[in-house]
Amino acid sequence: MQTEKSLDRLWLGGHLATMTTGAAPYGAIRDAAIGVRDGCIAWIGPRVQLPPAVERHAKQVHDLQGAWITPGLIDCHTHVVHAGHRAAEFELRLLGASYAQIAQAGGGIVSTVRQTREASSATLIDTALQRMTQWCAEGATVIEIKSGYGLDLETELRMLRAARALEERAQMTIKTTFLGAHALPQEYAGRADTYIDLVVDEVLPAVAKEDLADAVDAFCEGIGFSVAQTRRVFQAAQALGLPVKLHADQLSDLGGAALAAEFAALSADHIEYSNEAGVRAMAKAGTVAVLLPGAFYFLRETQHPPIEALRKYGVPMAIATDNNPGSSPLVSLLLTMNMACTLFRFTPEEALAGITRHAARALGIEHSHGTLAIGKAADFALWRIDTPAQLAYAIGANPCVGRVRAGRSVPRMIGVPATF
Ligand code: DI6
Ligand code: FE
Repeated sequence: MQTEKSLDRLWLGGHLATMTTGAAPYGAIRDAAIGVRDGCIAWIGPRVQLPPAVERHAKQVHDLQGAWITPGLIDCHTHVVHAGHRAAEFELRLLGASYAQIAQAGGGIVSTVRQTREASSATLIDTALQRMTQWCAEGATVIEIKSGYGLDLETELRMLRAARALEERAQMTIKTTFLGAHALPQEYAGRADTYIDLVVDEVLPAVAKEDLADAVDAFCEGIGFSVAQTRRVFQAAQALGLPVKLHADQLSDLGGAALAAEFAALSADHIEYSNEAGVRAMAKAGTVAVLLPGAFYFLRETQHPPIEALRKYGVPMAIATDNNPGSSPLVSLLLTMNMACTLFRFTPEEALAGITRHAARALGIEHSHGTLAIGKAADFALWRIDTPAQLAYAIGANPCVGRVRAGRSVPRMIGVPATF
């Protein structure tokens, strides 16, 4: 008994990749029906089991014509709000310049910080929105957005407010993350501990007071912040009741995975250099691994994340774009899936779970998002494909034909009305 009141919308004549576990691969239901009421999934199952009365009373019925429905895609790690780009730096690197030479010439992360501080809030919103058209075109309904290119009180707050403003403009659910401990701003050169004082004593409390962040992140790395400094940020976040996540062990093994687990982090991200003990600790703490093949690819890294250990200990593996101007100017979740398969040897099913079920968990929204099931948000992507493996297989193709958020069809091109 799934429904008594009439459905707002019902889709028939297609297939579902529910991404729930324990059933067929992809949680697939062929020749299925899915119905929504009040923004949530109210009926789901094989078409033959749909009571005729339910179909008759549905306010709208859509014929999928053989299309597939997956959960709306979720990008659980981005820095999509930032000003400018670093294409010139990319060009210089290909002409032989080193990272240090580029940094000395005023490039690198500090150039993005400079441009972000100078940009108006309207520019931050507009440029992010332009990039986010690609996520919408590929059926994404949830995106996480980090601060971390302001590195001062005013600009960190402006970045997070801009991220929140994008929810309405892009018709996507936005989860914001405060990443004040992303890099050391130039004016604090040689005084990293003093900068962490600013982050924990002033910026984070102001962020929390305005309720601007859903989580707190840090870049724990030789070129970022130490374990001790990261711990201070995490303690401050916990005192404010905010969950944490971590840029961990991307370029070296600082024990970031274990540190994240110690604080029951939602996720430990990158983790190329994490050791087995760290993976075990993540499994015990329920911390999700967020793997970022775009950064691995763009930086031409060679150290693979410990995929076998993650599988062995049953750590959920999410994947994400890490969209940022320095290490991953990647705007496609579909390409991220392909990269996870080709570079990290994910199966196509693991890749799709990585941007649905596990991505939801990395954001702490697994109760409402990430799978197609009764009571969950009616967030869907609709695809003109024969089998879900095509989503990871194709390189640069986009078979998305529809995007549904909370039961309503929403645009795939920002500013252009939904047609399907
Ligand atoms: N890890 C990275 O690779 C980037 N940030 C981070 O935490 C680099 C960001 C940039 O270069 O702008
Ligand atoms: Fe990142």
